[in-house]
Amino acid sequence: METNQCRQIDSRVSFRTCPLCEATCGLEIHVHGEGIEAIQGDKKDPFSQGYLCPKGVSLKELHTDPDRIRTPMIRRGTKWVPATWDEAFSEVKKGLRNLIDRYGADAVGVYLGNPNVHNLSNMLYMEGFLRMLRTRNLFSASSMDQMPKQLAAEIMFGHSFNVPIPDVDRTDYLLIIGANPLASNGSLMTAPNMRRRLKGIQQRGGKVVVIDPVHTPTAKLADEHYFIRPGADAWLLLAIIHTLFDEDWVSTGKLGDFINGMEEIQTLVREFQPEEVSAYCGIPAETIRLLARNLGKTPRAVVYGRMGTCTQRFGTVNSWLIDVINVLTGNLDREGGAMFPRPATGPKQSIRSKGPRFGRYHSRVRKLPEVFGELPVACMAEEMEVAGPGQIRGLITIAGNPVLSSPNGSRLLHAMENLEFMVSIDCYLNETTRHAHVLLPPLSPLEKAHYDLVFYQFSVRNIAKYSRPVFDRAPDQLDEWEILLHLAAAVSDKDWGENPVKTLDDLTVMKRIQKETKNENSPIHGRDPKDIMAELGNRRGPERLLDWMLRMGPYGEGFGANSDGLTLSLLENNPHGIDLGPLTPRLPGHLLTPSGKIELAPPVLVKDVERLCQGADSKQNGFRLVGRRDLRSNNSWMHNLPVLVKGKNRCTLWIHPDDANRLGLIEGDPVSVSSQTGRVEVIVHVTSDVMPGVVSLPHGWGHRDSYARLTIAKEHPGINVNILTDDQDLDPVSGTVVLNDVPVEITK
Ligand SMILES: Nc1nc2c(c(=O)[nH]1)N[C@H]1C(S)=C(S)[C@@H](COP(=O)(O)OP(=O)(O)OC[C@H]3O[C@@H](n4cnc5c(=O)[nH]c(N)nc54)[C@H](O)[C@@H]3O)O[C@H]1N2
Ligand SMILES: Nc1nc2c(c(=O)[nH]1)N[C@H]1C(S)=C(S)[C@@H](COP(=O)(O)OP(=O)(O)OC[C@H]3O[C@@H](n4cnc5c(=O)[nH]c(N)nc54)[C@H](O)[C@@H]3O)O[C@H]1N2
Ligand code: SF4
Ligand SMILES: [Mo]
Repeated sequence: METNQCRQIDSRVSFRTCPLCEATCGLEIHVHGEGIEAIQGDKKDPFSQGYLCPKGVSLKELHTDPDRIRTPMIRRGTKWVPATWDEAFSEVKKGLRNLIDRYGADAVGVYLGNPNVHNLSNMLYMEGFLRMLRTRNLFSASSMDQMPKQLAAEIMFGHSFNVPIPDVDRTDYLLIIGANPLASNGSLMTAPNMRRRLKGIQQRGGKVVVIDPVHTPTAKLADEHYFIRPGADAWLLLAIIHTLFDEDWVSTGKLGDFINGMEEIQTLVREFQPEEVSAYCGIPAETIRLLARNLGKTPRAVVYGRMGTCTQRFGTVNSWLIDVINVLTGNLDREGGAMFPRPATGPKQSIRSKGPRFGRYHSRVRKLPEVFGELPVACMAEEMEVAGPGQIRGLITIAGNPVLSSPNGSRLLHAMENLEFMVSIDCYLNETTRHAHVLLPPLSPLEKAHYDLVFYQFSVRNIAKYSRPVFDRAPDQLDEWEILLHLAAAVSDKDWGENPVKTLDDLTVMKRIQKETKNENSPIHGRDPKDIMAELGNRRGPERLLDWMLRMGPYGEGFGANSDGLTLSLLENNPHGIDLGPLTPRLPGHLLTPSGKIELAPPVLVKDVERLCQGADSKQNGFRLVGRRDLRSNNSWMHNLPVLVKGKNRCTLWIHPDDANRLGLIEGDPVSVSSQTGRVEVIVHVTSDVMPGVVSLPHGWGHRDSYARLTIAKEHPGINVNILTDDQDLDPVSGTVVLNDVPVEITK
């Protein structure tokens, strides 16, 4: 009886969005006291409708993982000493100011890892911190990932966030190139439960077609799958476009008047007959023509390309050509085609750009171009190694593990060891952060608020969902926005007073308000910024900024302009989230290029096709290595959770039976894999799921650093595939590294 009463008092259910991948699943978290009883899919979440994957469930183990760092720590030699926040920040200030005062801000490099984009605090406060630091040596995981896609969007449609998203729920023909959403749960296509959505296409009589050098789980579900030679997608895409013109399938529909470069495209593809191109990409000419015809004749069709098309030598060209096909078949901005979401956090108005933001400056050593204010990860190690003005001598890593995630990992590791000062914001003492001098821990995902600022921008439906923290944080813990504002104050040469966090937070909000009240098209034009600030009430930090963005966004309450509109309070009262409906056409208004048109044949990309032709080679020598994702991994950082690593070894080299026979290999044999940059030893898995001549390895493994505090991960170490990837091999347009199509040799 007594225990029962106790349960009633202590048990509760919390709803929140899973912050681990782009799918944004709703979770139902059963809490008993300070403990988690169960994590399930939230059936009332309008978007995910109860779906979740094993990683969502693993948040319980992540929350309670004894290795997860909860206190700031300072390293003395090889010993880590717990510190107070004051001690840690003072050490950080000393370390960073020392470098900035002696060598200037460029002496401090910054590396931002993937979880930043899943983090409300960091998405809202990073920019202010970086503006205060003003280093050119800014790097992120983007240049190992989606940069080509965002650069192509910036050039063609005027903004890096104007990435067309496949309208999977209404399309009747989905051509997936170089993506495996059944393992990754989708990327630049926020859509929980991809299995259900892909089956939905089939149930309405449509088709899913996959182009991939691996017969992936997604390919297995698809109606058709074609192997392609790694790195050869540009050939295929050019031949599809050739066929669209050749067989008269081009029909741009309502967008006809808003396209620049139609003739240039037609001229460009003239020589790329499928019959000529077939040998380069390994797909028969008749299949290429069939793909083009199906795209041309199906009223609602879309091409979607991801990781496999981005992280190769022609990443930007691929990303561009994919959307050229969507435009030429009339599927851009059309239901069931490739569409532009309208996220609740705005902006409300579409403002044209002054031109694509890239190549405005270059890296010091190799002269690689900047993209959107950052430099390619590929040059991070050399910028640390080569002496001279602008050399990186100190590093800040925030939510990143570049030692395992970035190319030529051994070189980076070595360069990092020679840094004068390093600080990391991270929840683990891992292969990267163990080199830091100061480690600053974020809250557990369950202790912080969440809103997917980034992923609703790339979502297949318009959704708004805010999650309150499930647990209160302890009084001695800081949220990451507070850490970032402390760092901002530390690197700044100004005195921000007794309470820098409050001062800088107020300033951040006030600046945004002032900008808006000066904007003639704004619903709050001419109003007193102080009144708007007062209307935002007692909220502080990310919540205040989020409330501001929601109110000013396209569905927003507009500070009185639209009383039924969105506010943060409204979202708080709808803990499962609010469905704002399917995507709706947004063009031509949302074309943000200086011309106000789609730039179909941008000179920089047209020219890059020459590079493709120069390197043309229909014969492939040796093996080509590609990447692989598994449902139970998340890049490098979740291998310390027992529920995700139990079972058989997943870090194996997949090889085709014909290749295995030729090399005298059988299942389970150890082999040595070597590349231009390094060598690893790994166990083979013989499978006809990979194409002959291609081998596949997952990334994020290689937990062999004895100084890392990763008890479980070290029991399942695997090998670091990025020992093999080359920091010199990249897509020169976007600076994105080649992680797929890496030449390797295999020996028994
Ligand atoms: N060979 C090969 N390499 C690849 C890839 C590939 O396919 N093949 N994929 C690439 C891609 S797409 C990406 S995005 C990158 C990822 O590269 P990274 O972002 O460098 O690597 P992650 O493994 O995601 O590391 C995330 C780090 O953030 C920490 N972390 C987790 N949550 C939080 C938090 O809330 N706050 C803070 N401060 N820290 C947190 C984790 O402990 C971990 O240290 O890897 C790239 N590398
Ligand atoms: N479970 C899990 N989910 C994740 C992650 C994770 O690590 N684990 N990481 C997250 C991150 S950071 C990202 S960026 C996304 C990525 O999500 P996806 O883009 O779906 O990435 P992958 O699963 O790596 O799929 C890439 C596919 O491209 C294929 N490929 C390789 N080379 C080529 C090529 O030259 N041409 C073609 N056509 N295909 C090629 C590979 O065989 C692979 O099947 O996943 C996210 N979701
Ligand atoms: S699919 Fe992604 S968002 Fe959904 S539960 Fe798994 S990790 Fe979380
Ligand atoms: Mo990524």
